[in-house]
Amino acid sequence: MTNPTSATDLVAATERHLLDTVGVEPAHAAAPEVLQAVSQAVREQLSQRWVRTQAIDRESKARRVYYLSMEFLIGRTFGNALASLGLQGDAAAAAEKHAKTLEDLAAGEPDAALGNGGLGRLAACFLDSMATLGLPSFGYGIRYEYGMFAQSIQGGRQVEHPDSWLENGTPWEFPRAGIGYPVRFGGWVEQPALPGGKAQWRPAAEVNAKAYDMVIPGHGTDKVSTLRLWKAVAPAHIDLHAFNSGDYARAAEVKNEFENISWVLYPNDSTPAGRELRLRQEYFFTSASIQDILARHLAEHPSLANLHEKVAIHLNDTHPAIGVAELMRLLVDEHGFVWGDAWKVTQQTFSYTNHTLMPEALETWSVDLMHHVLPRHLDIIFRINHDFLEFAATKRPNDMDFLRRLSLVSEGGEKRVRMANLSIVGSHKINGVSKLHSDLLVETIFSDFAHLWPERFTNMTNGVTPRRWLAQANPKLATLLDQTLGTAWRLDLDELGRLKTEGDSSSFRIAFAEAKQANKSRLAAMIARSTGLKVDPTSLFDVQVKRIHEYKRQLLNVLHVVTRYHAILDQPNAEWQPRTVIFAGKAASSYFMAKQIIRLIHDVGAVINNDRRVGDRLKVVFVPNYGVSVAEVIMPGADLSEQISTAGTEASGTGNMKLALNGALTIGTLDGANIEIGQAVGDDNIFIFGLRTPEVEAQRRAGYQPMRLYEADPRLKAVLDAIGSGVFSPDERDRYRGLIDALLWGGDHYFLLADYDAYIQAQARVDARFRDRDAWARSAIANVAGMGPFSADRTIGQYAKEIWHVEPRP
Ligand code: 26V
Repeated sequence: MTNPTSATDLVAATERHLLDTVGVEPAHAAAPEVLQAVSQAVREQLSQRWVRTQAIDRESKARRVYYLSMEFLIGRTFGNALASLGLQGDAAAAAEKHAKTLEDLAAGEPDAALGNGGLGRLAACFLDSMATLGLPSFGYGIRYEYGMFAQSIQGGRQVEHPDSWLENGTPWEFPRAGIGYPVRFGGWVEQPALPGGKAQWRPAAEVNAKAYDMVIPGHGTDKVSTLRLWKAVAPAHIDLHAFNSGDYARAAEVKNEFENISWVLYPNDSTPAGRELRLRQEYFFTSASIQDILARHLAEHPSLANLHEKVAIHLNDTHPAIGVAELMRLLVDEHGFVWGDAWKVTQQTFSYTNHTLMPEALETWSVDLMHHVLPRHLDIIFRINHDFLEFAATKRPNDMDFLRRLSLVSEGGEKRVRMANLSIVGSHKINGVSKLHSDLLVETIFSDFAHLWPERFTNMTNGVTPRRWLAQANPKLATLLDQTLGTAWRLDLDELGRLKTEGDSSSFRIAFAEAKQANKSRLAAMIARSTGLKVDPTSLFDVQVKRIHEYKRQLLNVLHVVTRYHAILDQPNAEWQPRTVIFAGKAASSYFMAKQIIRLIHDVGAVINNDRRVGDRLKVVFVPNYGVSVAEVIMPGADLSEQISTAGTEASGTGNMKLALNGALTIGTLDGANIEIGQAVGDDNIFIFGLRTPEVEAQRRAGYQPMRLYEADPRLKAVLDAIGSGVFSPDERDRYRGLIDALLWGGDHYFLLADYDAYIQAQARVDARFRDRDAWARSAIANVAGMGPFSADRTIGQYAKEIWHVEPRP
């Protein structure tokens, strides 16, 4: 077996793979072929690590954690695998032999974009930390054939394109031919003839879940974690039937009805897609994962009675919540458990993270649909609900409203199953993703549950992996940190705290500023490539990158841009700090307002960028196709991080952490993790503005009147009038009437007007600080220095200790 351990070995393995695996003459290999061959050589080492790790866990019968998530936003694997295996130098030598650089090769890898945004990227950061901390762990999800859509901009408008990331295959997956499970749907339930008898589910259809593994290497360890993704495959008899009947077209159609389950990621966030296919996806991957977990357990233990002692299953939001009913079904219907014992095991096994407070984003499924797709599970949910409400009634006798709010099934109108309620009842721990968010969960949407079980609710503030978001994305700063602090920060981000005193060293400040400048030039080059716009890399890079959503208030940012535009025209001779305002993000394909915001950014940019009176003092750019790889270029090049959601709406944010880690200063509201970031970096090194959560609530209750603010502030009036009357859309003057009316007449749901003045003032403070380059550098360094707590290693260490009770391998 080849086991490349030196540069010559990796070079040799690459040459061998060019010939044997890729099938090209090595002397004529192009970059994509060299990438393929080096990746194959690296894959061999991952494979060996995987086999060794599994053997250790099997022999020690390790307690394991299973992270169930509909989404994993992995991005590229090549650079990350090289770094974790310590093969960067060797791979560079292998590339060099073909007159290529590692950057040339890496750029050819498509992102694995199996997620929408924050929730999916968090899952990917968590895998990296679980592997690095040496936790016996698996991620489980869906092997979508098509990931997050690719975004292009045509005439200022978002256009969506399918993301066929598997078109040329991927070297990073290991199809597990022997591992598959049947997942059944529909049909009916035969109720037991006698009380205490067994119900029998008679499903109408069955699909196979086939396992594909991605090996997640740890850093500074030879242990790995596994991401097991399921592909839906029609059962063999479908093919056989097609073969015998000769009606191939019809047979293909039937086959597709099975296999479409794993075709495409739902490109939505925050608004539930009440579609049957989505429910099938959720059940498909959850059932396959739990069957796999039980099979692994039974290979090491005589029965499932001790499952909860050996297995922790985590629900990443409610998307896998049907797993609570599925584990009950498997234990009771297939493994002979009595109900009460099964419930104890189930409830001790699961834990659940909530990622959003937005009521419209809480998943519910109509009872009718669930009856049609998962009739046995619906029965089980009714029984869980019955037992639960009986218990709850003992706590507050005669309080019917209390019970109605707690119920797993909402009544009044169409009956619906509330997946968050199912997750809470079925879990021993429930957490939010920042201090504020976890407090708000207990005070608002889950307050009734918190009264019943205060001990179940806890906080796990999010974190990000410093390997991808600093070491890999920002080699310039990483090198400087290595020289200043040594290399230990990669595995212990608290080491960055030692930078605090470096802010006082002028040579360090200069080196730090040089790294930032180089990263801004790299970003400017990327902007030129992707938009054709030339921006000044010495201007202030003001960055807002995230999904486009009304609550995130990209529109408030635009209001500032137009305010500044007006002010420049008004006072052309004032000293204006040149700024480049950079946006990136995707809008859900069906979200009209979000798409309008993208178009407005382009329309405003077209006017301002071409107004000779403005010159270089203000530019507006929209970087298309935001995703992990685009973020890896944007984060290091940012000066200012826009985190301006309405207080109480952004559960945590993780882009805020990535930007601060790369030395950007935050302008933000007291929302999500911004609050904790502010505490970590110090009030002087962050620009906080706007209403706090309770103030927003108070104004809502008192009757918020945005029109008053419009009437009272001539600047604001001028901005809204300009947008609303078509100054930026002269070819269609009413284009943004709806957007403006939603603010003035539609109640301004996210309080843009209420925070406008405070935001403009905060932006003026930003300009003043930036003009003092030394002061800015000190603040930027203080931001990096304060980011220790926002490592995903800290977060995962906390989950492992306080929720999962899993320990690192010795
Ligand atoms: C909902 C739905 C509804 C059905 C269609 C597909 C889909 C996909 C995702 C979601 C929920 C999205 C929730 C989410 O991404 N929350 C974000 O989670 C981050 C990690 O905890 C956090 O930093 C962000 O603040 C939060 O918005």
